[in-house]
Amino acid sequence: MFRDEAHIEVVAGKGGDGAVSFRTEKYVPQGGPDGGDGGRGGDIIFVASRSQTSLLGVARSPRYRAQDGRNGGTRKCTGEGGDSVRIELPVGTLIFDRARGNRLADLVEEGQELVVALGGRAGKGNCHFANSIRQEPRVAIMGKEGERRELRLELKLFADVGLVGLPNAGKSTFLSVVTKARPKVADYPFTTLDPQVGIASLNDYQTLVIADLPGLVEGAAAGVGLGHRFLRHVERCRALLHLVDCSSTAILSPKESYETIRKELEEFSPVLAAKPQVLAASKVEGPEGEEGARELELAVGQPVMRLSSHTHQGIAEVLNELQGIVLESR
Ligand SMILES: Nc1nc2c(ncn2[C@@H]2O[C@H](COP(=O)(O)OP(=O)(O)OP(=O)(O)O)[C@@H](O)[C@H]2O)c(=O)[nH]1
Ligand SMILES: [Mg+2]
Repeated sequence: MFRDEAHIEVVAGKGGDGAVSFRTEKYVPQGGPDGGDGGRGGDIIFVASRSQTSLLGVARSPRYRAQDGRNGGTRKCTGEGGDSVRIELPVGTLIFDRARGNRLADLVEEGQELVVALGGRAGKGNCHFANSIRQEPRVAIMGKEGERRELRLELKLFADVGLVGLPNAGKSTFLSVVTKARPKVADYPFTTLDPQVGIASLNDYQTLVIADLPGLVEGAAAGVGLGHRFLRHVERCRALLHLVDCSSTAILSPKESYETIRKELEEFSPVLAAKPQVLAASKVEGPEGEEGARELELAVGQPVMRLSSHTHQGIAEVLNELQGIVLESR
């Protein structure tokens, strides 16, 4: 299951009240005020994490409350602060205020944190209010309520590379070969219904975050198939890998297949169409595949890369090419 939208309510903790109390000691009949301050209420904090890939979790439990601060005590004891609640969200989550409709933040980087609801300020104990006139103050300040917010979360995947192509082009198979992700693969169109993200390790310290998306069909930009809902995820990828099935079992000819996808990308948004992309002939194994790849080259008027996720031929070259583009755009 995948969710790219969720409505949630967050309530930060209330600040603890300040205490009213007076020192009581033997032989000191009139002890001064010693009521301590309360503790601050806990915050609600969003944390962007690559380990989260969907808003399903928060959509299922949409209410969060942080702990209240404790009240102040006698002998100037300060109440303990309330525990904050940290909520992990996928990188690429946009946060909107539901009431005002404005965007509050965009979680774009791993580890990025945002305090979305601030814990209430702590109240002050009566120990602060003594003066020469008022030596026995019976006043203390109450803690403030924590912030409460109704939010709308929207996920737009923030991957380095978005996989595009017709249904059955071999996108999920490619993802499963280059990353640890295990998307469903099958020989029928629309196997992938939900975007999936995988991380390809290129060498010791470099990685590429790759998003596998449902196949696009003619009319996707206008809402046909599953495409439209998912094209917005491609919008924020740095580069596209466009796979064209060049085997003899392909649904369309390489030329038609290529043109269909280009048209949909252009119709959806010029920004998308202008993204740097790598075009690769997929399922190129025997002479048939090679023939298909040549047909594709002829259609686009330039050389195209070839790959097979079954024999792994051409995979490293394609990843290299993608890495070059992504590094340039960072
Ligand atoms: N011969 C060959 N078959 C492949 C290759 N890659 C994928 N396939 C097959 O092509 C079919 C479709 O593969 P998927 O990876 O599910 O294709 P997809 O593009 O993710 O399809 P959708 O999710 O429906 O858009 C499966 O039967 C795969 O086994 C390849 O490199 N060579
Ligand atoms: Mg798939």
